[in-house]
Amino acid sequence: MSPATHLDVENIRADFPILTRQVNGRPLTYLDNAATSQKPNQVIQSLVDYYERYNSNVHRGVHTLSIEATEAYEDARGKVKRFINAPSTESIIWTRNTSESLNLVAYTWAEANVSAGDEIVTTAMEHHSDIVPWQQLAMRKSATLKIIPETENGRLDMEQAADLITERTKIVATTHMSNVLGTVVDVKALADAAHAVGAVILVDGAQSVPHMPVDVQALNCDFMAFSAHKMLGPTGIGVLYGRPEILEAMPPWMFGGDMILEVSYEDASWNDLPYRFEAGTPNIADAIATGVAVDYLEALGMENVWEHEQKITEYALRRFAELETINLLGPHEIEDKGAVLSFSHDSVHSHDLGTALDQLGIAIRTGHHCAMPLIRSHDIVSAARASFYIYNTEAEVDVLIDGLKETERYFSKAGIA
Ligand code: C6P
Repeated sequence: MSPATHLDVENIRADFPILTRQVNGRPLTYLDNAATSQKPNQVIQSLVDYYERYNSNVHRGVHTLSIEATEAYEDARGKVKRFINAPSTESIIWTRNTSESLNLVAYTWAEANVSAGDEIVTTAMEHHSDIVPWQQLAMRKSATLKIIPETENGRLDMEQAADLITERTKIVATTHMSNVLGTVVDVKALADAAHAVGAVILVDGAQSVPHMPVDVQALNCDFMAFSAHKMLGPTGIGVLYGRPEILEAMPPWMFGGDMILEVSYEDASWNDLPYRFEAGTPNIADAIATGVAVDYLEALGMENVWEHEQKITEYALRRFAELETINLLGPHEIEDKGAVLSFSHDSVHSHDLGTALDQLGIAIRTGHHCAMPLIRSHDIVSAARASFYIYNTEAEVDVLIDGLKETERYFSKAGIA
C-alpha cells in the first residue's frame, strides 16, 4: 500500500451522497470520472439555493433578486479566473461545455484567421471535439490539417511536433491530457513552438483542469477549454479562456440578447468582453454551482488532488501488471500520466467487460471514448477505461482488479477467454 496522501478521502466521500448507493446489490465503485465526476452536497445545495431563494435573470434587472443572481454569477466567473490564473475576468467565457468552447474558437478566431494553404496542427490523441471542428474548418478554408503522432510508449512525439509546426501553421490545437491514454502533454513546449512561428495555441483542458494545478499564463496558452461536469460541477456549463487581446479582436459567433451594445433596424455593435460571446440568458444556476465546485477543489488544493491521483494511478498500474490478458493503452509508468487507465482484453470485448463489472457495482466506460482515430490506431475498435478522482481509494482499485479476475474466470468457464 502507498502512504496516505494529503486528501482526507473518507471525509471527502461523506460529501458525495451518490457514493452511498448500491448498484446490483453491491456498493457503487465509481470509476468513470473521465466521463463525468460525481457532485458534492455543496454543489447540489447551491443549485437548490439558487432556485429556492434568488432565481432570476442576470444583467437585466434592477430588482433585488436579479442583482443577487448577477453578483453570484459574476462572482463564479471570478473564481474560475483565479482557479486557472487567468489575467482577467474578461477572459473567462461561459459556454455549455468543452465541445462548445472548442467550436467557438473554430467558428470565430479560426474562421477569421485561417485561409487557403494555411495549416492547422493537432495531435493523434484528440477527442472528437478537438478533431472534427478542425477537419470541418480545413474543408471550409482549403487548409491542411496535420497530426502530431503518438510515440511507441504512449507520449506525444515532440520531435515530429517540431517538424510539423511551420511558418504555415495558424493554430495548434492540443489536448492537455488524453481521455484515453492519460498522457499529459507538454503544452508549454507546444505553446513556445506555436508562438515562434506566429501561430496561436488552443488547449483542450477537459481532463487536466479538474485534476491538476493549471495556470494558463505559465502555460502561455492562448485558449483553454474545459467542462464543469468533470470537476464536481453540473452538466451544461463549460469555460473558454482566451487571451484578452485575442478575444478583443475576435468576431462574435452567436447573436442575440446581452452580447450587443447598440442595435438599430439596420445594424448592431457588440458588448464588451466577455459578454460579446454569451448571447441569450446564460446558464445562471450552473455557473454559480461551478464556482462552488471550484471552491471545493481549491479547499482541497490542486497539488493535493494531483498527488492523490498519482498515488492511486501508480497503485493501479502495479495491480494491472498482474493481469496477463489485459493490454494497457498509453504510458505504463506514472511519468506524464494522469488517472486514466484504458485497456483491452485478449479475447473479451470491452462492452462485455463493462457489463460484467456493472453486475459487481463497478462503473467503468467502454467503447471508443469519442476518440475513434486514436483507438483504431491501436488496432482495436473498443477499449475499457477506469478513471479516478478525489474520492477513489486503493481499495476500489482492488475491487476493480478482483472484478476483472472474476470476469475472466466467468468467460473462460464459458469457453470465451
Ligand atoms: N470526454 C469521456 O468519457 P464535453 O462532452 O464537451 O463536456 O467534453 C468533451 C471532451 C473534450 N475533450 C476531452 C479530452 C474529453 O475527455 C471530453 C469528454 C468524455 O472521455 C465524454 S466523451
